[in-house]
Amino acid sequence: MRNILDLEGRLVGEAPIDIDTTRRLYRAMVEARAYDKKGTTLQRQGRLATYAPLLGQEAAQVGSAAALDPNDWMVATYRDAAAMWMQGYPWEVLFLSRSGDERGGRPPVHVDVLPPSITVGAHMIHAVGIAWAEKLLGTSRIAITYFGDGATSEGDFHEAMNFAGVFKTPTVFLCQNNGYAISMPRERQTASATIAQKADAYGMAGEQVDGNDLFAVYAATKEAADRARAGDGATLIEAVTYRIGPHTTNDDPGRYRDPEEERAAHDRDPVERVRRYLENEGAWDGDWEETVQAKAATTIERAVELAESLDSPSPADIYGAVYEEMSPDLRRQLEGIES
Ligand SMILES: Cc1ncc(C[n+]2csc(CCOP(=O)(O)OP(=O)(O)O)c2C)c(N)n1
Repeated sequence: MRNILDLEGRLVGEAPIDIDTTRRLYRAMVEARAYDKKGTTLQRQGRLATYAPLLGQEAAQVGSAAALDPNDWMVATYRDAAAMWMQGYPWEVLFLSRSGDERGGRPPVHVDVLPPSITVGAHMIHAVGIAWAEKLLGTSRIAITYFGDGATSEGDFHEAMNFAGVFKTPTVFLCQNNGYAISMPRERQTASATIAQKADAYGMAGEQVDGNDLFAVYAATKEAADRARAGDGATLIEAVTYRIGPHTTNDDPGRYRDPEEERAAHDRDPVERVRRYLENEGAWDGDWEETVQAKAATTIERAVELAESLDSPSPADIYGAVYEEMSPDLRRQLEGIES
């Protein structure tokens, strides 16, 4: 398993990015954590539908997204807000998507990030199709797709991996193995020793990395993206991380997880690891931390205000969001509601 930063924030390999970039990505992880905390709070207050926390997965998401070009495609899930935000999907639109508002599926037009997929696994096929299209068009754009360990048991995973392998599509498969698919532990999900090794069977590169190590995730994703752009095909990255929170705000992991396991996960906190690295390098102090935390809190509060300041969607907005042109059946339903 690739590892560059140890638990104490000491380098055990070569840092792939400089200190300024590391400080920027540290801020991004702090902001993602502020968003995540707010998501759970808003759900508890009845202001969001369900919320799927990403707590503990900040390095896997921020580190991988940071290795992309700004116009690369991203196709991700309900738990990947930090990665999507890194690629341009605004926090307020992410909040809207979690409140069941169709406008949460519409980022600004220049952002080539698909709306978060709730259907486990199906979106990987979209990422492969998009990447194939870019290859046929002769561009250098690639597509990254994020999914969990549970999604690798879906038939869609096989179809996406197989097609990507045969057609050498410029796709990066970023599996966040966070230990669980709701209550199903990784060991019950697949008899493979690792998820990364499944890449072998599809004739593509595969690698397991410490998903709580910002540097390892960044380096592996950068190599995979370069490989895809060079025409050398897809890569499967297994980022080994841990879902510190519940599956969603509707879940109680106390019913299926050992509290000791949860406690141990905090020692592997991905954000704290980078903070220690920066401190070791003389690039962190308490004053800066206060500024970073305050800025993150203000940004997230502003995003909530923006999301909640919109007028409620009309029935026409909801029905109109499904297809480019409304089907006769949907039109009839809408007319029924409006009459
Ligand atoms: C096709 C499909 N089957 C079942 C579900 C219900 N479901 C939602 S999340 C989830 C677990 C997914 O686990 P994993 O892929 O490991 O991702 P994680 O939630 O851990 O990020 C399931 C079974 C679904 N949304 N879609």
